[in-house]
Amino acid sequence: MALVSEFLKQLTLTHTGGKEPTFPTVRPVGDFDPSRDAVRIDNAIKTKGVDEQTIIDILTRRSYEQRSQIAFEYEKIARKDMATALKGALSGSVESVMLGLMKSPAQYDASELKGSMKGLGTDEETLIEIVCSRSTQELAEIKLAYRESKYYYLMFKKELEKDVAGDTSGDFAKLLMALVQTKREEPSNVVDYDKIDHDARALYEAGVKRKGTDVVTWIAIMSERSVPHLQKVFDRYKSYSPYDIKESIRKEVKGDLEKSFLTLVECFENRQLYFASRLSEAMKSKGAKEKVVTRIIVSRCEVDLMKIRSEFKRQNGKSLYHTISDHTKGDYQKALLSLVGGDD
Ligand SMILES: [Ca+2]
Repeated sequence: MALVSEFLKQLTLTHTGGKEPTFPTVRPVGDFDPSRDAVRIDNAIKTKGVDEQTIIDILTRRSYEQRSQIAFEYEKIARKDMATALKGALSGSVESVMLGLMKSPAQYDASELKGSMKGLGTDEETLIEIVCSRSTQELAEIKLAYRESKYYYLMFKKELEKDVAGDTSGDFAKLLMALVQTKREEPSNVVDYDKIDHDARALYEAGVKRKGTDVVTWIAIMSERSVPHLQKVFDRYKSYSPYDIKESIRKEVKGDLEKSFLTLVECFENRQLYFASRLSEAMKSKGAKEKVVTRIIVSRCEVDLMKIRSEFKRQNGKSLYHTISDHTKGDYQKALLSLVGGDD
């Protein structure tokens, strides 16, 4: 009986989505010995001039779980925190990559969000990228990490909602707040055609059909409906509106609100293609917007970077590996390429 109920539970999980399948480029290494790795890292840090290559080779080819075990062993040997030691030994962009890898994906996103709202001014671009592209489950984990985040010398015990509300305003704030509240419905295996039609018409009547825009209605639908449902809504939407949903967003709203709605729709359609576009945008001119490249590679390498790689190649005709080689250099480049995992 126990087996049967376990089987049914599994079946339900599969059907209602459960956890999304992953397409990582970084996987746990076999034949793993955390104390051997810890000794090698300790030696690399102590080497005159620092042996960056060894640090990169180890940390970019272990899973987060394994890196945590190495850090635990390291602390026993070196009697200090490994992230702090890495911070002292490394510098620049390669330091950001390595310190990012020492955090869990949720902790990393939480610290990036924290950084985007720190001090005067707000980095809306980062805020939009993270809040509008993460799944409900990822957002829920980020909220927990945000509350509990404690690293190095600083410790913040703050609520993500409070900080977002304090750093943004107007309809943009309303949208981000709605997303952070993670009220999105789970995907259902029953397709509700009436609801699809109702939502499609509601989006049209709240936007293109009327003078001005009823943003509250747009926010409710985009933040509360499941992704598969919304994909069908946007398809149905075309039978009401002369413009598709993206064109409608561009016509109806502006600025950060426009960018947020567009990011949401792009991620509902194809999240990995969205990240591929962000990467190619960040490496368009000479050099690279390193913060964006680092964030996407570090945050997605154990989630869906393999799929982002194929979308990137399909979109640009040139591989992500090749593009990173052309736009970065030194240890930073070595670290990124190792996380990307190979050429396509
Ligand atoms: Ca309108």
